[in-house]
Parts: sequence; C-alpha cells; structure tokens
Amino acid sequence: MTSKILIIGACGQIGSELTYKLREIHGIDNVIASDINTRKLDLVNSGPFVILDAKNFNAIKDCCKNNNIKTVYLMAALLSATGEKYPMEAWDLNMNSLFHVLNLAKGKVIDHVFWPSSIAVFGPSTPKENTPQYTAMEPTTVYGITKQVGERWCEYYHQKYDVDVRSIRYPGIISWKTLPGGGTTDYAVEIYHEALKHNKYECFLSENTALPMLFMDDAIKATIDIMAAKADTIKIRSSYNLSGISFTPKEITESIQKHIPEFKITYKPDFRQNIADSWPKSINDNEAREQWNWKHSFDLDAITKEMLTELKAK
Ligand code: AKB
Repeated sequence: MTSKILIIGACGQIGSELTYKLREIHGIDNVIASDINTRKLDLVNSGPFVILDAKNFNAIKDCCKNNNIKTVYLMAALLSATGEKYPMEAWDLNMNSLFHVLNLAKGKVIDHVFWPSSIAVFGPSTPKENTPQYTAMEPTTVYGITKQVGERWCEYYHQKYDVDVRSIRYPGIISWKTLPGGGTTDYAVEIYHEALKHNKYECFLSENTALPMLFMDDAIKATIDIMAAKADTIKIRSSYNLSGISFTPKEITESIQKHIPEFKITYKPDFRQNIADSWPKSINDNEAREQWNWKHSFDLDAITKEMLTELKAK
C-alpha cells in the first residue's frame, strides 16, 4: 500500500491550499484532509476527508495507522489575535497537537512532520529590521510563546529521537481562496475584499505599521520545497526564517489605488496594534535561501494584481 499524507487543519487558510497542491503532486487519494469540522465544503468534497480533533492523540494515531500515513502536515492552530482572547485554549491546541504528532514520529508510526512556526516567535527585544535567524526571542503573545516553545521541542525531538521535523516561520500570508482567521496580519487580506465590495476599508493597524508578508503561492512553494529537500540540507530543525516582502497599510493602499483610484482607507488601531508593534518589520532569510534554495516570486504589486483579479472572478 502506498504511503499517504495527512493534513491536520485542512480547512484553514494555508491548510486548504496545501491540500490542493499536495493532491496535484501526489494524487487525490494519497492526500487525506482533516479538520475538526466540515466548514469548507469545496475542500471536504474534493477528496478523502476525515473529521479529526488535533488534540486527540488516539484519533490521529488510528487515522495514521489505518491509512498508512507516513507524513503529517500539522496546520491546526489558534493564531495571534484569537490566542489573546483564549490563552489557555491556544496553549492547549497549539502545544498538544504538536506533541501528538512528534510522539507519533518518535514511535515510528509516521516518518515526516511539517509544523509551521511564525514571525510571532519574535518580540520587542528582537532587532526589527532584517531580523536574523538567531537573535533575541521574547514573544509577548500566547501564540508566539507556543510557537517559540514548539520550535525548541521540534529541535529536541530531532536531536534526541531522530524525528524528521521541518518548519518555517511564516510571515503574514496573503491569499484569495480561503480567508485567514484570528491573525494580526489578516488586514492584508481583508483590505482586498473590502476594496472590491465597498471601495473603503477601516484598518485595525496604523498606517505605517510594516510587517513581513508572503503571497500564498510562495508560502506553498516554500512548504513543498522544504519537505522535498534532502534531509542533510535541512540544518535547522527548530524553524527557518522566511521572507518575501514587507509593507505598511499605507503602501498596500497605494498599490490598490493603482487599480481602484477611489479606494479609501481609514485607521482605527485596536489591540492587534500592540501585537504588530512587537513583531519584526522585515526578516533575513539567508539560511533558507542558502540551504534549500528558497526564493520568493511575488512583490506587492504582483500580489495586488492577483488578489484583485481572482477575487473579482470569484
Ligand atoms: C498571525 O497574524 O497571527 C499569523 C502569523 C504571522 O503567524 N498570520
């Protein structure tokens, strides 16, 4: 029986597009999508799907054993903004789901793990510009704490138990197929929807708040590439810095105005401003570029063009 791939959290912003891409590469029946519910029907109906609670070790283990699953992409998580509202839930989901998957790999039930980290591992004491791979990391959000601790555990399981776990520190991800949920960088997706629907947007971050961002196609490519790379090229088993572009709400507005001149933005920063202020403005990702040839393709204007064209068609 061919070994299969499981995506946990397949209905989310990244999980859904990753599922489609992995199915294109490996065949529909070899990629099993799972989530806690069936909220995304197009994804649910597009191939094998199981309802799976990422916090339930036995359910994940049974699913892997019964389907000969050898690779797991663990995409379920509570993100930065939701995590601040439900700190214990974020800790519970983000940490326990990771332990479950790492322990399945330690026990040789599965062979390969992808687990996303985030720029949220950084905090106010981190250098803001061109943030290096190795630097001060004092996250101030629950989400950031879970990602930072998760990175330490990934490295620990790799060193102690030879677990093949690979990880990327995702910046904000911009996409048109599935909405993000509960993140601080979500404004950079919402703004395109609102520009097309109402010609205006009230932004929850202030106009000069620069954050690192990446277009979904680039994020998926990075994820596929790091998992396909030869094991000995993956020197970092905590998580890799990954960079595409950085921009502010003002700059994305100017990019949208090239297509919709009447588009207007207003600013009403809320609790997410503090989170954004604690994160880097730009990321240095030399290690990913040197070790497994990472390279991004989309700049801000290319993203804007894709977003407006695809959302209009949708
Ligand atoms: C968030 O804003 O919480 C996420 C992230 C940067 O990890 N998009």
